[in-house]
Amino acid sequence: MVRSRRDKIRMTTAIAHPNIALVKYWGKQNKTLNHPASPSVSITLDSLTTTTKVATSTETRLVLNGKRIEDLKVANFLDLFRQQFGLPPVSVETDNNFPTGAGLASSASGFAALVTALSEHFQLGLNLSTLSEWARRGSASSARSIYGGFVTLQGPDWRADQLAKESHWELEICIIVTNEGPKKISSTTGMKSSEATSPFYLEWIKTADSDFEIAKKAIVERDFMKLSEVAEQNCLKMHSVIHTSQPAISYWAPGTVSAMEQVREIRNAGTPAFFTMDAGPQVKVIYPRQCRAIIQKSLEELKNVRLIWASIGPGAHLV
Ligand code: 2P0
Repeated sequence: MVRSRRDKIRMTTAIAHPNIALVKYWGKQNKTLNHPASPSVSITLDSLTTTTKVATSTETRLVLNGKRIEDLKVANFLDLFRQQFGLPPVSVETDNNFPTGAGLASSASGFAALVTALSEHFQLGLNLSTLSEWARRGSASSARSIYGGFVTLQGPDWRADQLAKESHWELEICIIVTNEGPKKISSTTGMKSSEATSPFYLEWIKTADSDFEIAKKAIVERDFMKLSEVAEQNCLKMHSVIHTSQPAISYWAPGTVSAMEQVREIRNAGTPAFFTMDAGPQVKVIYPRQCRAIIQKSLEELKNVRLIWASIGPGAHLV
């Protein structure tokens, strides 16, 4: 491939947002291609951003939030991507405006921003579906962050698709940050352990298709009650699988349980809201936009937490 001098000094910047799965992925059926064992559906968030700059370089260089890092997962991914397209080494600078590696899907936004920037930088012209394929190979949940709005990830090709645009349904999200620190067990490691040791893993996979279909229908029909029921139960099922891995794993903190209780109280008092948690201690509360004032008043009663507010946001894009 012939590259111009401009390529060498030019920097390309992309932004991507993390996504939250309402029916989740936990377990892989193909580790080489990073194919999930079950389908998932997510919402992309607007106010949380990963900004990634790539430039052609003499060696692979990774900088995360201003610090030079070594990251095997990203380095291996870059080797694979460069080999596929015959590309030179790249320098990658990434900044997250939210806690990294803390269960807020920074790897989802990270790989989505990275592939978007790489495709543009080297003028590869990859379409969204191909970008989603590459993002998934970096981190499966990342396939979904290529798209905005409500997004599905299912077989047989395991490329994400947009189920509905951001404007389809005015839902909002409050993230209750109970612990800013990075998680001790990565999702990849946790999943592997759950697959091999949790007595509930097969049951989890068996009910995944039905949860996925119910959630999709609830989103299309804007049925908040239905979505609330299936999403909350799906989250608790995933955490039951995680908790019953051997040795046992828990991504929760004491504040996680208090936050879940607060959401149940909000709901018992008549305001529609549900929670979900990922591989980290933060609790994400989803509610219809018109309920924001009540939700805010109630969640602000929680002690020792930080609240991050978001709406449903767009897919990965260039700056
Ligand atoms: C999800 N999570 O569907 C689930 C829910 C966390 C809990 O996908 O091994 O970082 O890189 O594919 O995508 C987090 O796992 O894992 C995740 P890999 P990933 O959002």
